[in-house]
Amino acid sequence: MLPDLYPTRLEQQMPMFDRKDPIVYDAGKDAAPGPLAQHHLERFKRDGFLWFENLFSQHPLMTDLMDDLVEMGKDRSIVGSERTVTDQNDGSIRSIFGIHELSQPFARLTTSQLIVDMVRQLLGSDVYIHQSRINAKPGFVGGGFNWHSDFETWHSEDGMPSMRAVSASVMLTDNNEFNGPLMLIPGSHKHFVPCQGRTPDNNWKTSLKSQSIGVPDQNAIKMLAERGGISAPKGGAGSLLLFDCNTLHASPQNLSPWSRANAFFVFNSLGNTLKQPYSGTVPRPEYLASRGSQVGLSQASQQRRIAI
Ligand code: 6CS
Ligand code: FE
Repeated sequence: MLPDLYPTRLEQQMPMFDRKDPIVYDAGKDAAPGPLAQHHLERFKRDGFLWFENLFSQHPLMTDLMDDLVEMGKDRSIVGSERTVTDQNDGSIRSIFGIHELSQPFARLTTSQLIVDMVRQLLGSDVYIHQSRINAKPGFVGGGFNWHSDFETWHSEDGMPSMRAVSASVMLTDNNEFNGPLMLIPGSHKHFVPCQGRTPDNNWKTSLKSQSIGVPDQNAIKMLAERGGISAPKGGAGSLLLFDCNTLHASPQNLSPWSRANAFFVFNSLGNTLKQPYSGTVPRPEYLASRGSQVGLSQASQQRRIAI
């Protein structure tokens, strides 16, 4: 087994240390130029995320996405499935995982020419979908998410070796300062913050409702936030956020009357496919961490690519 470059989930608290992987990967001299300009690449290296406000807001697919989300919320086979996480307080839908396998409009987003080309440019390789989900926050009751690094979980519980994955989040509703927008700490992706505490078996059965294991030490969060600040991108439905797998993020509960829903697609490099979970736990279900269909998007879907 490859050495564990990012030991975490130990009994004792370990200090943070510098990232050991590139942030933007070199695709090689023969690689086709991607849609991101040099200033995008520099900003992604600096901040760990890129925000494209209202990029797809006028695209007809946005209506299809929201219509499908409403239909899925009525579909008992989806609402009752284990890939759907409900809120621990009021039972409303908090997340639906593997959304691209349930919905054609969402599947179309995973083969978006623009998004896939952006991500391939950042990761310097072909990519596949590691995970997809909807995170929903109904008005007044939508729950929050503690500070965390997605990579810390995907490394520990899914066996993702290195930091070579990017999440693409398409806002399905307006994200404003009141309805629980995602908050990110610019620059936090440059450090790995080990989390204290062994991973319980089947941790995902509770962590997706409320994460207590894999939450970084508050001193580390405070130090990184004082260094880089906190950014909460705001914009209309159709805005696009690309963020590095290791950028610390969180989101508050939604006390506003306006619901907030975002779709997430996690693109992993074909050079970073999953090994055995580094925390020694049993691999999580396929809809949380894809192990089977690791066929590059640019190979498998070239002909199916859509111009969004
Ligand atoms: O465990 C996971 O894969 C999920 N948990 C969080 C808090 N963010 C990423 C992902 O959806
Ligand atoms: Fe997350």
